[in-house]
Amino acid sequence: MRRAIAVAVVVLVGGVGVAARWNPFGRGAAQASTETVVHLTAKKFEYVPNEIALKKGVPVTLEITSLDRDHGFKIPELGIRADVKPGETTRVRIVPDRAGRFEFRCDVFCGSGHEDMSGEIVVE
Ligand SMILES: [Cu+2]
Repeated sequence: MRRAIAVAVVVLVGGVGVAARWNPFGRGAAQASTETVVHLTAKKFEYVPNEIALKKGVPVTLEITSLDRDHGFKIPELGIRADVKPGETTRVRIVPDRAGRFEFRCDVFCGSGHEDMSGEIVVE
């Protein structure tokens, strides 16, 4: 029984994922979803915006695009990491489970200012 429930959850989550990606009406339909989307751009050597305010318990999807080259996106304290490549949109879903300030940073070496390429997620 427990296994059946686990499978059902996987199917449900997978189904939602497919539905979110399958979008015959373009951008507008995607934004009709109730979940908040925060757009983030990465370029040498900054993220814009470099501070993102979130509310505890409210899920958001970050849509990250690179304006120049390969970058990374890592939030060590939340166990999140992703690649950010030019011409692609990287989606990172966050459900903040505690208040605080969480640093995110680039973890793909991108040049002389790479060490300073960071920002903060502020959860209230
Ligand atoms: Cu970098």
